[in-house]
Amino acid sequence: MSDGMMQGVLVRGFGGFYVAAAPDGTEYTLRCKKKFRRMHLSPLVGDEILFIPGEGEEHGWLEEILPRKTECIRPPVANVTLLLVVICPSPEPDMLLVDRLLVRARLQGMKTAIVVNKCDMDASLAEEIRAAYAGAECPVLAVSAREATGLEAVRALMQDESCCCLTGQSGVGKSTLLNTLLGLNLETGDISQKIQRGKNTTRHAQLLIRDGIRVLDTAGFSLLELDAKMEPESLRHVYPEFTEHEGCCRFTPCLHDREPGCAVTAAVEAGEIDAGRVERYRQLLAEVRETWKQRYS
Ligand SMILES: Nc1nc2c(ncn2[C@@H]2O[C@H](COP(=O)(O)OP(=O)(O)OP(=O)(O)O)[C@@H](O)[C@H]2O)c(=O)[nH]1
Ligand SMILES: [Mg+2]
Ligand SMILES: [Zn+2]
Repeated sequence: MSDGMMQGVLVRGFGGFYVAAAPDGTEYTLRCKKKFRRMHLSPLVGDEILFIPGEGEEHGWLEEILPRKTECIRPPVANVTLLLVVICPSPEPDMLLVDRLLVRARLQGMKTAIVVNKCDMDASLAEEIRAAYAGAECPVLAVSAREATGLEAVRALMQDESCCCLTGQSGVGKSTLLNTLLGLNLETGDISQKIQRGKNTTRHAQLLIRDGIRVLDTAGFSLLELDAKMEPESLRHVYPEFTEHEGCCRFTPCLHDREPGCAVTAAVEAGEIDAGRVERYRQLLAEVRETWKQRYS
C-alpha cells in the first residue's frame, strides 16, 4: 500500500460525500476520485475501499474499490453475504417481492432468511411462511421487535456472517428491529393507517457495526425487476424445492411451467411443494422469458 493509504468499509454516503470506517471504528469523510465516473463505477455502502484520509477538517479521497463479493441494485449495497428479507402482518406481505429478492440473492450465492416481524400482532403469519418455505433452504424467523422476542435466533444467524442486510417493504420494522437488537437509535416511522403502508422513513442504506456484527439498514421499496440478462433456464436452479425433482419430468429440460408430465406439478398436487411458491415461480418465469425475448431489440 502506498504512503498514507488506509483500508476501510463504506458505511454511508451523503450529498456526494462518503463515510468510511477504519478497522478501529474511526470514521473518515471522503470524496470520490473522478476516475470512477469514467469507469462507470459507483461506490456502494458495504464496499471495501482504500482511501487517503484528509488533514484536519479536510475531506479525504476514496482511491480504490476492492473487488466485490456480491452487489445488489435494490437495495444498492455491496458485499452482503446474508440477506434477511423482513415481512410482517401489516403492511401486508408481498410474497412475489420476497421471491424476487430471494432469486436475486441466490443467483449471487448469498445466503437468505425471512424474518417475520410484528408477531405480537399475529403469530399465524410466521407459521404459514415457515410451511411454505420449508424446502426453500431459507430459514424463517418469527420475531417481535416491539416486544423483543425471537431476537436471539436473528443475532445467532448474523454473528456468523461477514455482512448482513435487512431489506423489504417500507414499514415492516427493519430499523425498529436493529434498534432493539443492537441498542441503536435509528429513525423509525408510523405506517399510514389509511393505506397500511410505510412512509419510507429510512432514505439511504447505512452500515452499522456493533458487537462484531456488520448489518445494513436499507430503505424499504416495493418494486424490483429481475436481471434483464437472465436466461429462463437458470431461474429454476435457484429454487431448492425443485432439486430432487430435476430429471424426473417427461421432457428434458423441463422448465416446470405447464409441460405435461412435470414432476414439480405432481409434487405440488401431492402437497410436497408449496403451490404459492410455484405459482410465483411461473409468474417470474414468464417475465424472464419476455425480457429474454427482447434482449437484442
Ligand atoms: N406491533 C409492532 N409494531 C412494530 C414492530 N416493529 C416495528 N413496528 C412498527 O412498525 C412501524 C415501522 O417501523 P420501521 O422500523 O420504521 O420500519 P422500516 O422497515 O424501517 O421502514 P422504512 O425505513 O420506511 O423502510 C413503526 O411504527 C414501528 O413502531 C413490532 O414488532 N410490532
Ligand atoms: Mg427504516
Ligand atoms: Zn417439470
